Amino acid sequence: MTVLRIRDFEIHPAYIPASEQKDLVERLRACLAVAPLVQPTTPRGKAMSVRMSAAGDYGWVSDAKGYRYEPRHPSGVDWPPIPDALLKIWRDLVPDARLPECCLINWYDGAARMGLHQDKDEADFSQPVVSISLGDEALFRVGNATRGGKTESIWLRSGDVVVMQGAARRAYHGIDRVRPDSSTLLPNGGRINLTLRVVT
Ligand code: MD6
Ligand code: FE
Repeated sequence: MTVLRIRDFEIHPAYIPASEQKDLVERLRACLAVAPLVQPTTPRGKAMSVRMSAAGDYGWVSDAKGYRYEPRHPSGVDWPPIPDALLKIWRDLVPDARLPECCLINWYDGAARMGLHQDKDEADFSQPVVSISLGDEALFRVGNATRGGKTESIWLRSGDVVVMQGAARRAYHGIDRVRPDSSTLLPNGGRINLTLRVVT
């Protein structure tokens, strides 16, 4: 299989076959029936444009109390287990890593974006983050270990998987925009991004 590299980001185009993407969406629907998507607010009170949920031992939440990992959904229910198909992808791509403790589920509509940020609420940066794209295409921007400097962008398509480890684990990254109606995977359109992480 082809692997693309931008800087230290490892991109596996079309890693997940179309039929498996459909199965995965069904599994995710079952997760979201237990732990529904919520629209998070930043600690400063601004609504984020993505909707979020999670699976695993921890989910990442954001509200007036700040950004953090929590062992339960805001409703009080346990996060559902991480689907086996996702654990398999993790084992295949990062066999030396610890097992993921969180699968963050982010849903982007056509207007959603994610500003440049670092994923830095985890305790151990030696562990990778694996990011899976499903549904509409999205323009992924990658930067540097500190804010500022040159950035590069690449369109991520349904079934693409990005591995962030090494220098990429600390690099700024974000989603500039989603291209509406660029995929038929999700009946109502939009994009799902899954990020598998080791939290502790
Ligand atoms: C992406 N997502 O959507 C990359 N990080 O392709 C992220 O970098 C990300 O969606 C932290 C929280 C949610 C995310
Ligand atoms: Fe991120």
